[in-house]
Amino acid sequence: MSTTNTEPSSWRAAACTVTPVPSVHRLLTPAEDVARGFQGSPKRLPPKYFYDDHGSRLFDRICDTPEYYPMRTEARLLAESARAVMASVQPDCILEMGSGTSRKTEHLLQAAEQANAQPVYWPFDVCDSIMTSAAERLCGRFPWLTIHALVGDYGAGLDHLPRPPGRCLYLFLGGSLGNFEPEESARVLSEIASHMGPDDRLLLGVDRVKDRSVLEAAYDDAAGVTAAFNRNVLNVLNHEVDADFEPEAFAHEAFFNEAQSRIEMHLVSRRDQRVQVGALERVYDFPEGERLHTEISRKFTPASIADELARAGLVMDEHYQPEDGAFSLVLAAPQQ
Ligand code: AVJ
Repeated sequence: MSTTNTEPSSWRAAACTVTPVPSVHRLLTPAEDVARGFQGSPKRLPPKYFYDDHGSRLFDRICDTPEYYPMRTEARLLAESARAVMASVQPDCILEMGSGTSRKTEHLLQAAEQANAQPVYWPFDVCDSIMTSAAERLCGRFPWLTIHALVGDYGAGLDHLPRPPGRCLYLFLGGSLGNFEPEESARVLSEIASHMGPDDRLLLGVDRVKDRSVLEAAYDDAAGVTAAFNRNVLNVLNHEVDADFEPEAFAHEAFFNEAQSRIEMHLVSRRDQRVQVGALERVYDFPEGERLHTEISRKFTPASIADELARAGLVMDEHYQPEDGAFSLVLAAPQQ
């Protein structure tokens, strides 16, 4: 007779450790980000300010709109290719950059389970509360799973990121690489590459260039969820830097910039207005029509993906894509 292993889930939660990862570079404070971003023309903001609690919920709702295809396309692609990825890499551990709720990761863990493998999961994210509740859910679904949660910001350098033992599958999903300018994404990818051993692999998810109308609709859904997500960044600023933005006094705009192959989101001032930023003890004028550039989301081709990888010292091993080429999952290896 076999012994049953049915420890209560509260015990299983102890199989999850949480480790802070110190930043290498000092991150700018919100006031510094605003002072710097508002100096330029157009005024700009780093995209991380979208994701307060409300913004993260709005992003989840964006993923439920019929227009926003990237999330569900990537999830479907991952479900379809998980077995192949796990068979090809056979990882001892899975280290995920920006793991969030780890929803898509379940496909890989399920494929591991079906192959009788038990990789250790190392989620890495800025938000420890979302990571901890994701860990509880995962431990419930996969009783064999050990989780080493890492709390930190992958944008702040990876020098202090622990190196998990054995062969490691790095995950960088969700198309978030596209939110970085080419110089920044090259830096982030290079840092991941230099963290990797020769047998390690990176699974990268990026969105693809396609029909302008499809791209633009994805960032300007009919129900206005993306518009609310974009304007919410002004509520975040009101809170973070003691500003007095009126979100409704700005219009949401999203368009495909073909020359730079990226969606741009802007907030456009609807009238002449002046905004106070308490933390900087200064005011900023937003004449009617003036823009605040809030996000870029780069769209790739197979050639530009290969290029992006090459600049970081990585080569494409496998390429998983749907028939219409709407999204790419690439498995990349360090250049030998
Ligand atoms: C989560 C960063 C991949 O760029 O498509 C969705 C964020 N912005 N709608 C993206 C987003 C507007 C999203 N990423």
